[in-house]
Amino acid sequence: MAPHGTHATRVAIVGAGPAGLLLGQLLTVAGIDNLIIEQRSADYVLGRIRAGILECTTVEALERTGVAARLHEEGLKHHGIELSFNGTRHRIDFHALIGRDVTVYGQTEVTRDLMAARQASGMPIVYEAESVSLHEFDGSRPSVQYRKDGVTHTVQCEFIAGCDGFHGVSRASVPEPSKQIFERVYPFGWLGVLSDTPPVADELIYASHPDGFALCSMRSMTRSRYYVQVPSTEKAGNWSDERFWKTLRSRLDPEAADALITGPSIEKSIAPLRSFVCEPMRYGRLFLAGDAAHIVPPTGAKGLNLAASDVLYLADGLIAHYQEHDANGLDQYSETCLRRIWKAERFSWWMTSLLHSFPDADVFARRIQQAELDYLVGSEAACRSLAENYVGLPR
Ligand code: RFL
Ligand code: PHB
Repeated sequence: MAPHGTHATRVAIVGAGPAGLLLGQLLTVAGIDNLIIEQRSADYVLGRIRAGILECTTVEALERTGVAARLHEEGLKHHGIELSFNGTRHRIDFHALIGRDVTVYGQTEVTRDLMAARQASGMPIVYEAESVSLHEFDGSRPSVQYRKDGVTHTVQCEFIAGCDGFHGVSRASVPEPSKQIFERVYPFGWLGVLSDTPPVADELIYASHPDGFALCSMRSMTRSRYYVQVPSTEKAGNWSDERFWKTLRSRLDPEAADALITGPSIEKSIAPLRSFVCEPMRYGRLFLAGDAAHIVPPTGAKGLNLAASDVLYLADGLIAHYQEHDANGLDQYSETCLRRIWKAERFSWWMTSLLHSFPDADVFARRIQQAELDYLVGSEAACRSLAENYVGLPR
């Protein structure tokens, strides 16, 4: 007979990205047994360079799970952002407008801190799990199967949390007629470069230029993260460092272009831009969370933050279920999450439309975009609206 392992847990979590790891930690702190199953290695997960901006709610979630010490030491508090267009920069001061800030702390570091907490807790996490599959989540005895080192394992559980990102197996396991997809694919992507050079400015610069969008971000005072808009057909291999820096510089205002310090790239990749929502987010005993259920274009810096807010709702629902026999949180999970998600989808779509160069835009559309930028920087009400969305709407 082929070797077969069986395991039992309350919540099987598929995926060890920020959503899966944070959910695991929230449940562990509440004393709820859980097991995380990840198809990649820990090093591979840590090697993915992604988000950089944390909303207050995300910081609070990390505090609640006791993994915010390094974030408080090394994270950079940003009180605003700058918008650059027509050769000039305009600052949007979040702190003055709404009294709140964001924190610059890389997703890689959040993941590293959560992985360390997982290890310290002694709770199980399986890396390099192959052929992960979900079973009977529409009944009362769901399970997750995977293969590891030639052995097939079955995890019997009470709930499955599908935290396996956009290309994961969880959403794909839901039969077509039960789910509804809302999607917009943009005809461009972001080419991102990470470099050990000091950031060009103290705050992030979002630059709109007729040739395309550019973003100057950072990970620390010695490490920068820059992006330029490229057609979705572009390949990162076509971009030498020299070509990247020249393109970036050409899209910035003269002051930033002069101040830009360049250096060798330590990572270079292209991310496609997409808006995507799958409804509902619950199918019997399967709950989707994070990128498994929705994608936003990165312009609003919302993806990781939405993943964190989903799992906060899910953890609270599961805690109420186990500790108070109250099913309300789980019953309301999809509706509660989707209300917040659609607002973040709207904001991310709007920031994308405002700042990018659309290949099919006619002259009328370009004038409207210019007018919107001009209105935004001249109106305190419009700046406040951007600020409250960017720092994160209340949960
Ligand atoms: P992840 O991070 O994709 O993790 C999913 C995990 O599931 C694993 N997996 C499986 N495991 C088991 N079985 C399977 N069949 C599996 N299939 C997949 C994967 O290996 C992976 O480890 O999803 P999660 O946890 O929902 O987290 C979402 C965030 O990663 C994402 O939303 C953000 O990175 C988006 N994002 C940003 N978000 C922000 O809040 N602020 C930002 O500034 C920001 N900037 C960005 C971004 C995303 C970017 N890219 C590359 C898409 C900038 C970029 C360039
Ligand atoms: C990043 O630093 O990677 C970053 C920051 C802001 C965004 C998107 C990405 O809007």
